[in-house]
Amino acid sequence: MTLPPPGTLPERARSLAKSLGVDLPAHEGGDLVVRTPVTGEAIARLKAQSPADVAGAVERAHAAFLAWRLVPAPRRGEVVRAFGERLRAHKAALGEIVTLEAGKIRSEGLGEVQEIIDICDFAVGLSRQLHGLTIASERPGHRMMETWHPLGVVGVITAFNFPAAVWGWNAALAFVCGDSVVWKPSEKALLTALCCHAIWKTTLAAFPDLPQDIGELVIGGAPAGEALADHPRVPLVSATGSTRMGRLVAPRVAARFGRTILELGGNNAAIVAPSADLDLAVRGIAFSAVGTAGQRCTTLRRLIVHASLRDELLARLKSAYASLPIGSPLEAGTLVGPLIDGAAFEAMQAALMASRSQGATVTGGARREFAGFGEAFYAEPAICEWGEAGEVTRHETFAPILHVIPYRDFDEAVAIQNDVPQGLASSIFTRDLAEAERFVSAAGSDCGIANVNIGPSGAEIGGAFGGEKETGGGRESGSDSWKAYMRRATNTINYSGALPLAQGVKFDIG
Ligand code: UN1
Repeated sequence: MTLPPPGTLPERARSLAKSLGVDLPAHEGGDLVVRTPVTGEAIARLKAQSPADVAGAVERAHAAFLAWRLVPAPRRGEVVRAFGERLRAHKAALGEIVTLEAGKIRSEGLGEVQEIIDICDFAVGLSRQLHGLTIASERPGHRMMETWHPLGVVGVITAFNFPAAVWGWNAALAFVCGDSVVWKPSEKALLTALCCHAIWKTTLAAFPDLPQDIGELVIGGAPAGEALADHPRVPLVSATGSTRMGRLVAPRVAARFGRTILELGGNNAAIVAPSADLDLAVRGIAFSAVGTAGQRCTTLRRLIVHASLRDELLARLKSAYASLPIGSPLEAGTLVGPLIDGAAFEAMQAALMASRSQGATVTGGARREFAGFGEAFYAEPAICEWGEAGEVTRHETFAPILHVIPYRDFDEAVAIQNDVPQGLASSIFTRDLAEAERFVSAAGSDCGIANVNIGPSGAEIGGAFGGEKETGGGRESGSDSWKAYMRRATNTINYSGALPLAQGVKFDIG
């Protein structure tokens, strides 16, 4: 497999961005380097915005919010529907940008755009369903109800690995909820952010009577993120990324009693039980462990396999791994694209070295080099075979490393699964109904996502997405996640003409 000749991809990325409405030269002249991991080449060098610029964006978004919150929710939904339509029209171009900037294979680049289209559809429906409860009052002639109101400016901080979809989850819900959004994308995925933002702005421009600053983009590193976390006009910060990032952001927001939705590190496992359909399990494991080159929050990192199956499953996995097409994600047939950068490759090598020194047998993990492209980092997915899980398996390494750990009885498998600091996604492959039910029960997986007969990755937008423990506890996307983007008011309405007090309290002023 070869890579496209030097110069081709930067030119392609620039022309795609232009076709999507991005004025790249207006952002250039700084030191934030936009790269494609496909060849490692630089595409552009963008200017970072200052904390004062971030404050300006928040103020604009706040002013827009004051008008936007009064627009009827179904009308807000119309804008989100138009956005979804525009994304459908530009799906191929935006999907290719994701491929070029995040290194995802084509179907995953397109899938990422589809994920925003899906959440737009979901949010449009939601725009007519932001309903609260009516509650029986203990007082005669009184009624109690709950009203959900728009919250304000939502700060959205996203990671490189889902450079469009995670913003989409947050933005589509926030917009129908009547909030405005200030988005700080990863410095490693600025081009995708500029393209999404341009598509959003063009959509909104077709509604000239509506406030135009409800979706703002700020480009910058940690200082920009900190400015967003600290700003008193940002009642909610939704942050996706490493646990390290969450530890920096969360206390800052909490210090001013702001709210957070945190979606941080995962260390996701699959249990393979004796009754599992092994053909299905091998396919599910391969997608979850090596898809997106191991760079999903939901990537399968630990395989907890019944000792009786271990040798057979390992043999089948190794043979599947041996024939994995690794290379340019632009080529049809490729399944494993590049790591995001050299630092990711080094982190992978360090984790493999630690695995060896802690007693694992390691297969794979070598670099695949392409002559003339020293800055492109492709790696063979690795398998680490353990007798008993070593310390390194407790950490998330954002690379295709699968730790294989044997178990003997079901309780032990669940205990291994839960014995890590993170709690995002988990799964079990079994045809034993009782085992499946125990896995999803209160005494089973402690994760935010617990699946049966599919891997831990690749969730649909309809469910609430997020996890427990060091994953941060936030929920985004489907189900009733929208409630986090609104404020709840409890209203007691007295139509009795008298003033009875609750709990039988007497307070007669004569
Ligand atoms: C992430 O990696 O931050 O469930 C999000 C999945 C995707 C979303 C991943 N739908 O794998």
